[in-house]
Amino acid sequence: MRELDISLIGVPVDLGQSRRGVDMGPSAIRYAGAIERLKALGHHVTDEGNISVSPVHNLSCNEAGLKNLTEVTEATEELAATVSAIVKNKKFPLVLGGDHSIAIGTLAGLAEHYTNLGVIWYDAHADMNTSETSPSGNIHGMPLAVSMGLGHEQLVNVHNKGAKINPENVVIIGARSVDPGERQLIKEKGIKVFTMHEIDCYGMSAVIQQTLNYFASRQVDGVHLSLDLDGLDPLYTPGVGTPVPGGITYRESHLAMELLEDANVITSAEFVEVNPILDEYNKTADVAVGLMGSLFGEKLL
Ligand code: 6HN
Ligand code: MN
Ligand code: MN
Ligand code: MN
Repeated sequence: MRELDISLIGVPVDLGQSRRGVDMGPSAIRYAGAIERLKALGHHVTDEGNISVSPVHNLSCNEAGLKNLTEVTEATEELAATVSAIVKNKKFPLVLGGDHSIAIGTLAGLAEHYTNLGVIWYDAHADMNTSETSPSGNIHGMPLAVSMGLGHEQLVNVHNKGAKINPENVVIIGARSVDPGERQLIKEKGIKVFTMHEIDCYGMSAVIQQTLNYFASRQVDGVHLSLDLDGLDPLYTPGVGTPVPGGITYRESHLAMELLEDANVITSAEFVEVNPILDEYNKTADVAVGLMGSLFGEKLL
């Protein structure tokens, strides 16, 4: 098992979507024992506290149809600088959301240190809408497109100008709710996607193996795991703002984390969309912390 220097950052952002409460995600995940769990595995853990986030919501859309664009830009700028400093100090960034819009900042910070970063997007959604294709104006449905350089230029230019990741280095796992514009972009950009269909057909073990082979063939210089708790079935993670039935199971998710840990490839991670207000007794944060346990080396025996 790896002994890591983990820096934990909370990002209490609920501005990328319309349901309040996901800004309490970092507290819920800390309360569920994330730090103790990781320390018990022998890692060194530093809690870097939370990114400062505007409490103001401008839910009326701007002229491009985006909600809270200024506030999301500010929060992701600060997150990018923080993540970049953590990687510079040779520590492992572990980001706690917050809604998925925060990935814009995480990836912008990481991009400064990797030239060919691989990204696993574990999610019911593709999060590849642009201002033009978004059905909601919610920025949490856009971060993967933004990080590829597509979408509102203010978001695309967070921290540094332009694209932060290569579409050919992205693997989406768990997709089952994809909008028409996203479907088109997935085809156009040749994104590798394991939908629920592939997970059902081949099993999670084969899906992760194929993901690892793909990254090896792409010669990536790091792998970021962006895990949206709505990737799992809402039976296991009910505390999310955009639940989609027919999702990945608890066991499949633990298996995925264990296989990634065995392969020793993950260089940064974020756990997003935990909303304690919508949850049942912090169940979703508990699952998030359990998955962190598996990702960071917990073994049954
Ligand atoms: N998430 N595709 C929908 C939208 O509004 O763009 C839902 C996005 C959900 C985003 O869960 O991170
Ligand atoms: Mn708020
Ligand atoms: Mn997402
Ligand atoms: Mn999602």
